Amino acid sequence: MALNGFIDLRSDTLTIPTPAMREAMATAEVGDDVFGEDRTVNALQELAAEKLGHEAALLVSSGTMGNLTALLAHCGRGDAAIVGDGSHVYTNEAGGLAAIGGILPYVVPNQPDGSLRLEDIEAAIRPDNAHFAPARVIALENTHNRMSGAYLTPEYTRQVADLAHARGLKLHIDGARIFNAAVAQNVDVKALAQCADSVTFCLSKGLSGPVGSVLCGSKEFIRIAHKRRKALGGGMRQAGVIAAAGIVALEQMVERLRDDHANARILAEGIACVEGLHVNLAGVKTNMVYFDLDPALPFDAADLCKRAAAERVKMLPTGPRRIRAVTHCYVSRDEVVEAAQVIAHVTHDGRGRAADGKVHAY
Ligand code: TLP
Repeated sequence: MALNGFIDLRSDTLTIPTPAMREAMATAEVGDDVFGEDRTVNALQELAAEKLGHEAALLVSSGTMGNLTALLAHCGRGDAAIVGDGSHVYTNEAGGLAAIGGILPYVVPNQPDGSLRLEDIEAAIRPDNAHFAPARVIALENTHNRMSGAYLTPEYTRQVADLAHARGLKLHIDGARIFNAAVAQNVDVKALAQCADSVTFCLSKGLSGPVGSVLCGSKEFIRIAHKRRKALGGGMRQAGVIAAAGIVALEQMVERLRDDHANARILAEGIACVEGLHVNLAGVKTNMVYFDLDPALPFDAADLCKRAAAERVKMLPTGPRRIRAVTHCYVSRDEVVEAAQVIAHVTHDGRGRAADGKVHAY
């Protein structure tokens, strides 16, 4: 199960195509997608639209391109988008919305459950006045990466959609991991996606596809998004090769996400037992575990990750004293148990002795 010999928990983006995907890719029927003639791309787009309860869909190269394409389709230059302060689109997409779209982010605090408070959204919608950039879209993220993979519920999503529509705005969902959100709540993904005006989801995260995301919306929205994607250089020609893997991802890899969630819990419970490491167990809802190093530990997150990597376990430092571990289909139950043991070992080793060999009390 290991990836290149490692228990690699840095991200679910590290997953590689499954044997079934490679087989589908090798035999995929392809054509020029810029001419709309790649049957495998068309089949993936139809399947994705149908699953999410939208009229149409568009294959894009990445989650980042999906979000940017959507925002460019919803907004013109000088318009605003309401985004969470911890959202991927605001914090981790190289400022594309501003740099490429000329879109002003109106930033609202993300709550620990990944939501934006309705009153905060309301307050961010400025009155129609020559001074203000008009907000055109609200962007939610489900699951929420920085908020420990927390999921948004169908009820909450509907409330935001209703608020957006009552105020003449659109709702976009960065659903990079929306299938994790659906599986974790035992709901049809439509219940989380259908009420939005646009939704992206990633094939290349927990679903294990090699490349690609899909943007869903109405036929008219996708017609405009298609032009924006072209402007971004996203016309991918014989993209059926990757779409073929995407179809396998949607057909075979969704239900098993439950295993990743169960493994994340086992990992979190193991980490919670390690003195000096703090994890909010109640916050572990899907496939992500974030944990913090006690200030008294005489090393930081990057050091701890280095020590763990030397013992075959890779994790991502996401702050000076914060670490993220993500489960996926290339990490088994036994391997998360092993990972928790390694984390305990490298933490305890450092507790008495720092890398310089000196004894530190904490
Ligand atoms: N997230 C990556 C990193 O960029 C942090 C990861 O390892 O988790 N939306 C969300 C919520 C995401 O987590 C990501 C990727 C994206 C969008 C962007 O997707 P890609 O990487 O395909 O552009």
